[in-house]
Amino acid sequence: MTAQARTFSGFAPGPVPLDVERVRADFPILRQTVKGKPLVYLDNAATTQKPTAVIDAISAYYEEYNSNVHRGIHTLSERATAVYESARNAIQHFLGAAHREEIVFVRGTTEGINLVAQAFARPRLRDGDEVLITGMEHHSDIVPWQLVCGKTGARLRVVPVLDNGELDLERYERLLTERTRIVGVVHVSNALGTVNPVKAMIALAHERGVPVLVDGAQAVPHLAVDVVDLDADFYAFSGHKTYCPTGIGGLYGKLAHLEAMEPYQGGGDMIRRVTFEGTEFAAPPYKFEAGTPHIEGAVGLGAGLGYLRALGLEVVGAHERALLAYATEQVEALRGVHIIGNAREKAGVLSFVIDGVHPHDVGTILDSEGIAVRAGHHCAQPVMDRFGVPATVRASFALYNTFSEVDALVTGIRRVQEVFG
Ligand code: C6P
Repeated sequence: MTAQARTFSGFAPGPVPLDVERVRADFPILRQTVKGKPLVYLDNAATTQKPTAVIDAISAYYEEYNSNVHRGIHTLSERATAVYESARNAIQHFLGAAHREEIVFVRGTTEGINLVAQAFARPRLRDGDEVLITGMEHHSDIVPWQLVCGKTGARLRVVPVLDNGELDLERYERLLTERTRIVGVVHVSNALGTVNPVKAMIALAHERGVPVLVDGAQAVPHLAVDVVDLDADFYAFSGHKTYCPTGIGGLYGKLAHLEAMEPYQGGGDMIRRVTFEGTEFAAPPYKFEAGTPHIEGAVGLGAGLGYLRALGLEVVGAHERALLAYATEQVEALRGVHIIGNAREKAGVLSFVIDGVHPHDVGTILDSEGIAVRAGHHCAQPVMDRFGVPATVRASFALYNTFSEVDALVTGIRRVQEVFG
């Protein structure tokens, strides 16, 4: 059944321009059955499936022009370099960055944040300084800061999360002090789905001269992001959550910051000249890209971002918002099921717990129905502690999910409740 055909209280979906059936045909993996049931893939916040555009681009790279980049003067290497560098342009346009030199290829969000923590923050932090993060960060935006705080004597401060899953913005403002040296904030929470008002948070930090890193891992698949409009100092994302390959992602950094930073790692391809006396580094972004890069990943990333851009993130986002609203209404109506995270602005994620059933058991029973969700702490243990649960069940949506799949999830939850009496 399509969204247009449905009516349900409190939510009028209106016309949904995304042709989901056509889009699903682009994702071969979705055609399979699991445990004898059609696969319902609702673990997209962990990783998204890949369209043929990405799979074919990677195959073509290996079949036609596999070669190292920036090194060869032969035809294959020139072609590989051109496609690799065009993926950088694709990220630049995807994030709205002003300069392609502001885009560093990284393995993913985790590496992007570690790069900023080690190469930007660490040399600037002193005993008594503060790093300000929020209570809904993924471990990737906690542990790197703890590591640099441990080395420098700086202190980690944390913006509390309100009961509805939004940040306490009054506390945020008060926690921004003359000791704050950097803010790290997640754009969309992977555990709660909360969309944080990062533009306003960045403006407040900048009023005090504090730079801001945004963890965009769960935002870029769902929202049109413009780093210039946000005025973010750094913005990190992972390709694999955006229909692109694993092991590749992007870090945006304002050019002035990247120019002022020392390299994170040393090796080939990040230098101008090396002698035993010393090394002159290449300009950004290359000085942060030591060694042979993940070329096939970049090739796939360029293709995947092109695919997403052709669909249009506004269109994709509208479909996903409709799915999330419908799922929220259906799940909320179930007795004994509690949604964790009820922020006014959410994207992509529905986290919940069921009375008397451990989330892992929920995940196992849903899997027996062909439904893939994540059950656990979602690498956000402080969020679980905040809400007093060891874990949640998380259904997370992508552009190829349908309203019928939400119905299958709801039927699956009812089945779990039957099994557990
Ligand atoms: N969250 C999830 O199931 P990497 O592993 O580097 O691609 O992304 C890390 C990361 C950082 N920030 C946020 C908000 C994230 O959601 C993630 C990855 C996955 O929620 C795997 S733990």
